[in-house]
Amino acid sequence: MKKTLAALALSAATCLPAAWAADADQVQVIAPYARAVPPTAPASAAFMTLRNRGDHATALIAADSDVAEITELHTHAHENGMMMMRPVARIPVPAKGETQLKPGGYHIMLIRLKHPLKPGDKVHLTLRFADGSTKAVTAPVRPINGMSHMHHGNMHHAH
Ligand SMILES: [Cu+2]
Repeated sequence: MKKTLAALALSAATCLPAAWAADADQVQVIAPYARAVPPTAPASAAFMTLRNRGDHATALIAADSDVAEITELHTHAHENGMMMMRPVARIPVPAKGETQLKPGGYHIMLIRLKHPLKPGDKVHLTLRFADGSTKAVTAPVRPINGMSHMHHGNMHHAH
């Protein structure tokens, strides 16, 4: 019993310097996935829910992936009556709250794919948060039908 207590005290002591928790440790990544695309597609996107368990707000400020030459943070916004994608510098995640990255909203854009993304593939992402801490995420590739419909609609409107 005494030994157990001593061990507990020791592990608590070694944890002390981490009393200030990194954003990457406070943010839980829920159900990440990447969109399957045909071999001719130059780009795809990854989605997930970012849940912040901490009591200070943070933001996703950058992402990297092993499947694309360029990885950007994007959102969708109405511009001149059209739904357009545009890059954002950060995707905010409120304290004790969550932000959804989903088709039609915030997403991680995977540009200039090195190979096609087929269902069953895995995309390895590195997320960087406001304090500079990083988190590695593995996102399985899934087909998404709704998003391609929306993009078709965009194209018709754009021409
Ligand atoms: Cu995009």
